[in-house]
Amino acid sequence: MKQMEANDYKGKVKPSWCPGCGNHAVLAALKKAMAQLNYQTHETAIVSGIGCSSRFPFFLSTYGFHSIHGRALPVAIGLKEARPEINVIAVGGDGDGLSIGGNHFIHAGRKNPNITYIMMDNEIYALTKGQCSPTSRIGTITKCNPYAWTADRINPVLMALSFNASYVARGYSGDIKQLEELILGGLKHKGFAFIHIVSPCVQYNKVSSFEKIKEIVRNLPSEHDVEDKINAMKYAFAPEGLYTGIFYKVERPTYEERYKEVISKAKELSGDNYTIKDVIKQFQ
Ligand SMILES: Cc1ncc(C[n+]2csc(CCOP(=O)(O)OP(=O)(O)O)c2C)c(N)n1
Ligand SMILES: [Mg+2]
Repeated sequence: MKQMEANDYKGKVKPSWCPGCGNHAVLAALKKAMAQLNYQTHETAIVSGIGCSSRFPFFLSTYGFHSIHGRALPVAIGLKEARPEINVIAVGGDGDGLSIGGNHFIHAGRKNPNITYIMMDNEIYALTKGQCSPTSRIGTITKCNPYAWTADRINPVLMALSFNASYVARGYSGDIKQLEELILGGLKHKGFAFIHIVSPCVQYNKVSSFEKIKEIVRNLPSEHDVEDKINAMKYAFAPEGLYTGIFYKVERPTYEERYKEVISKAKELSGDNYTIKDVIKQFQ
């Protein structure tokens, strides 16, 4: 088996993101993390929704699926169920994962499939040229909200903790080294690993620029106990700054494991030769 290096994951398509976009850092960090685990390209699939951030699969040499808006998670979970030996990574933006795909995010966390989900949060819909998203700040002005945006923000880390995601981390595109560690932790984790990455948009979001995010970013204290969910929630909610690091990490049975149990139980009760035809017969 070839020992992979970060450059081996370079796709045929050159990243089309704007110069200075935070997503370049996420791509670089993911490549490094995959190389550390020696992920082979034919055994790895990146699944995305729609958005600038969701263009990710084009820029990698692994398998990829650029699906439809908000649907990266169900596609990724389905793939993992069908081919559990494949490393499955879902990626997308704040609009993709919190607006149209918000429901899938909740239910993915509850089920705990053994996949990693990277959300690149630029607090805006960038691909469609800058409308407000569920993480836009009150007062944000866009062409659609020429006076001000008025809705409160969703806190994706708090949200993931509330529905029991088993690995919850936050990074920031201005710190590639930390991103690599957080992604590596997510890839190694057995279960649903959610990595929220604050990834500024240089074109459409002047409110949350690199400079402004840099001022509020701070590392979680080293003594933070990653199994202490209440404390994790306090840090996620902290008004004094934007904490980065691993908020929460616990082991619990994965969707695949639970599903396997159900299958063997069904076989035990119905016999090995019980087929879908036998099920249909019951209703004829
Ligand atoms: C069903 C559907 N609704 C709306 C759209 C239009 N649309 C494309 S991308 C997008 C939002 C992208 O925002 P985000 O997921 O945050 O990605 P970003 O471009 O900011 O990385 C929207 C609303 C679509 N493609 N499909
Ligand atoms: Mg966005």
